[in-house]
Amino acid sequence: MKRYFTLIGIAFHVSFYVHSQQVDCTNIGFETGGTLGWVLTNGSLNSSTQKVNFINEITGTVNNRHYITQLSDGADPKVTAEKIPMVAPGSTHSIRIGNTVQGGTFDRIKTSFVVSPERPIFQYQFAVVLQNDSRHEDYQKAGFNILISDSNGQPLTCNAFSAQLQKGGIIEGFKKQGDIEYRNWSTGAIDLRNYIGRTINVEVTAHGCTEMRHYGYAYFDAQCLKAEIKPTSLCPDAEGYMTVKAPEGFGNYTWQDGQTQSTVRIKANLGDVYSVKISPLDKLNESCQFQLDYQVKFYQADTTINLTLCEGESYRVDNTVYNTTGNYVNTIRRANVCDSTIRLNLKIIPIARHSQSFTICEGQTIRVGDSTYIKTGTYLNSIRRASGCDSIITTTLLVEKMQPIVPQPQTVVQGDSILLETSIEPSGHFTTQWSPATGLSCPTCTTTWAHPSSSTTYTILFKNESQICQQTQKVVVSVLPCNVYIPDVFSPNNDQKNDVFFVYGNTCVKIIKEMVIYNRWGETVFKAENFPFSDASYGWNGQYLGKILEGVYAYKILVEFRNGETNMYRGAVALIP
Ligand SMILES: [Ca+2]
Repeated sequence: MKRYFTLIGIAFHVSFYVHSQQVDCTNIGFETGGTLGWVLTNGSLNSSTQKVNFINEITGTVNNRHYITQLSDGADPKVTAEKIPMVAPGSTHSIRIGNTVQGGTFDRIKTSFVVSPERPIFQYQFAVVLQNDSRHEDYQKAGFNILISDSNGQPLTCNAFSAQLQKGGIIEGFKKQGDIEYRNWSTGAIDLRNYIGRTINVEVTAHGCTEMRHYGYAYFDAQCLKAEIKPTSLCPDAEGYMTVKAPEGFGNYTWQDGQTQSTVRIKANLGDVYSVKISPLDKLNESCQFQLDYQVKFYQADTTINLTLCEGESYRVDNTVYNTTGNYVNTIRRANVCDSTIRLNLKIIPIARHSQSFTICEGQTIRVGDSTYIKTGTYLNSIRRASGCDSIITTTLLVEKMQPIVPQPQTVVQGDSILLETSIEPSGHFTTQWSPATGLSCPTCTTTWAHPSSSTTYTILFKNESQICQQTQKVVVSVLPCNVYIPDVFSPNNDQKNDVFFVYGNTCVKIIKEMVIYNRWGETVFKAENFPFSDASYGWNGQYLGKILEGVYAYKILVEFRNGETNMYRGAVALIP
């Protein structure tokens, strides 16, 4: 052995320590990602004595036959009928031991540790993949075993698990996929409470067939557990029950009341002892069971809760509701098992209340938080403050109305005045300002006379009493030029239509100074002076010397305008009886 050690040890050696030992189980499950605390060995096989002989064992590892697995490795690639994770459930690293390619070799890991009173349960997990064949004898086939012994090399009770392929049938607890027999992750454990302070040895071996072709390998993990049943809470619930948990991952649990889960609900009577019998693996005999006890103890808890709430919120301790600032002490007693004192330091942040008033003119809006208001009313808004508590804003909104009514576009004859009337609804106190003010009788009245010399657009600014409502409107006044109209035909036949020849004029005309009409012989047939215009009673009815004669008559008409100017119109009118 020493010979090989010298020869090839340098290339493949991982550890030179034959007696490697775990320090308080720290890396017994490879959780550091390495093999610290374990000795790795390998060797070859023969079956010369009609059993598997492990020969030429050397320290070290070859060809990845001791492989630390990690979660990202996924599942075993050979077994596809179900997933065998390469890391044990609940762990982050495990080890794969053995040759995944061929037989003729074995691989082994060994460690020892001192049983601590804190963690006296040695729990191990393993999954096995073995390749079978139809020709080999049983003692030539692949296998796997775990051995646990004391410091003198004496096997412990329930010390072992071993699996050896055989001809015909499959290993109990294994499944078959083609020529593979495999066992998914299984949990074993050994109760070492009788060995506290003593050294325990663990040895795990995986091997292929003793010939060359058939591989055998296994995944392995381990941990040292507390031998305890843990309550999930220290006080019973309101019904007087509590939930307790035994270590998880074992084959069977049998509680004294018949429950079979690892976690059970029990009645909490002070001093009562609850026991569970735990079987590490389904197939191990009853002597491998171990028992854990839990005694219901008195527990005194003292909890301080510092809490800040908003006004309107509350906090409940047991059956009491608190909603005002203060320091409260509440003691809960449960089934004589638990005395829980809860000190509640409660601060209530009052709601901030804020009021505001606005007056707007109809058509405007007010925004408060996410709300928009357009009508008179009182509104409440809750707005979240930085403290996390609301503030409540009361908004009183008054909406004033002002609807001016102004005249349509107006016309006025040059020299005339026109009355411009506006009104405002609803009625009330308003101011009115016209501009330009020139030619207006009252530029600040709702109604004014206008005497524009030319066409004018008046801008009117309306304001209500509060001046919240302000609005401008426009009125257009077009100034028409001065005009006289003299017909060129009339028909004095007494049909009440166009019976009289007279002068029409608009309001810029003051008077007709003179109208003279002549017949074709130059005789004056009609003459009048200083009479009103646009008035048929001052016109010519077509008669001359008691007769009405058809014909064309010349006229001259002198018109005086309001601005004092005069104009002479000459022309002819046809008389058609
Ligand atoms: Ca592990």
